[in-house]
Amino acid sequence: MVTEPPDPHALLSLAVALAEEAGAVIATRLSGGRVRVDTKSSVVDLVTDVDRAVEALIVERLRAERPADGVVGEEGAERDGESGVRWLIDPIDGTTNFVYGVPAFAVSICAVAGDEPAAGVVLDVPRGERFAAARGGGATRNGERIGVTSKAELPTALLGTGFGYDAAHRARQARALQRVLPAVRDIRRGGSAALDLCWVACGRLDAYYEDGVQPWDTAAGELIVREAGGRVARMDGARPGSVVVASGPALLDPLTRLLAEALHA
Ligand code: LIP
Repeated sequence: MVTEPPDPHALLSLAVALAEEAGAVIATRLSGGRVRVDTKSSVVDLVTDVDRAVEALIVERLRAERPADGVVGEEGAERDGESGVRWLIDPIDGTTNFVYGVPAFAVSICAVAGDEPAAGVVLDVPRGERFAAARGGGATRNGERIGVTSKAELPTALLGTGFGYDAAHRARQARALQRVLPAVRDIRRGGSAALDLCWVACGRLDAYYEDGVQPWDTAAGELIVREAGGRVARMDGARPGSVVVASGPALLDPLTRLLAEALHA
C-alpha cells in the first residue's frame, strides 16, 4: 500500500505543541526547585529526573498522536515504527546549564521522514525563543523569518563550539581549538548544540562546529540552519563523520579547510 508522504507542516505543528508543553513542565519543575541529578557516561555527563520525565511526556504524546512512528530519545526512549517517520528527541539540550542555572538550554524535537529531516523545533526555555522549520518552508524564530550571515572570511567570523564528556576527547578538542581560535574573530561555548545551531540560523553566530554530538542534539538545529539559508557538513573527527559544521553559505569551505588541519593536530 503506497502511503502519502507526511506533510512537513503538520509534523511541525505537532513538534511545536510538544515542545511548548515540555517547556512548561521544565519551567514548573525549575521554579519548584525539585530536581534530582544523576550522571551517565562520566561524572561530568549529567542527567536529571526532569530530562527523563520530559522525554517520557513527549514519547507518550507521540504514541497517542502518531502511534506508527518511530522514536529515539537521548534518555533511552527507543521505538521502531512502520510509518517511515522517526522522531529524535532531546528533552533538555544543555543539561549542565540547566543544573547550574545557566539560562541556555532547550527542548529539541525533530521529525525525520525517510532519511530526511522534515520538521524541527528548538525551544529555548529561559529566553522563550522558539526556533522552527518545516522542510522547504524556511526557518523562523517566534514566527518571524530568520537567516544566516553572509560572512565569507574566517578572521572576522564568530564561531560556536562545544566539548564532550570524555577527558581524552576533550584534550583532542582543545588541541583543535588551539588551531581554530587564532584564525577567527572569537569563540563562544554556549553549552547547547541545538541552540548553537539556531544561533547560526539567526545570525548570532557566523558558524558552529563540534566533534561528537549526537543526532538528537543536532537534527532539528541542522534543518533550521539549512532552511535559514545555511549549509551543514559532516567531517571525520574522533570517528568518521563525527564532526558537524554549520555556517552561512560562503564560510563553510574556508572553515572546513581550517578544520581539516585542526581536527588532526
Ligand atoms: C550537550 C550538547 C553540547 C555539548 C555538550 C552536551 P546535552 O548536550 O548540546 O553542545 O557540547 O557536551 O553534549 O548532553 O546537554 O543534551
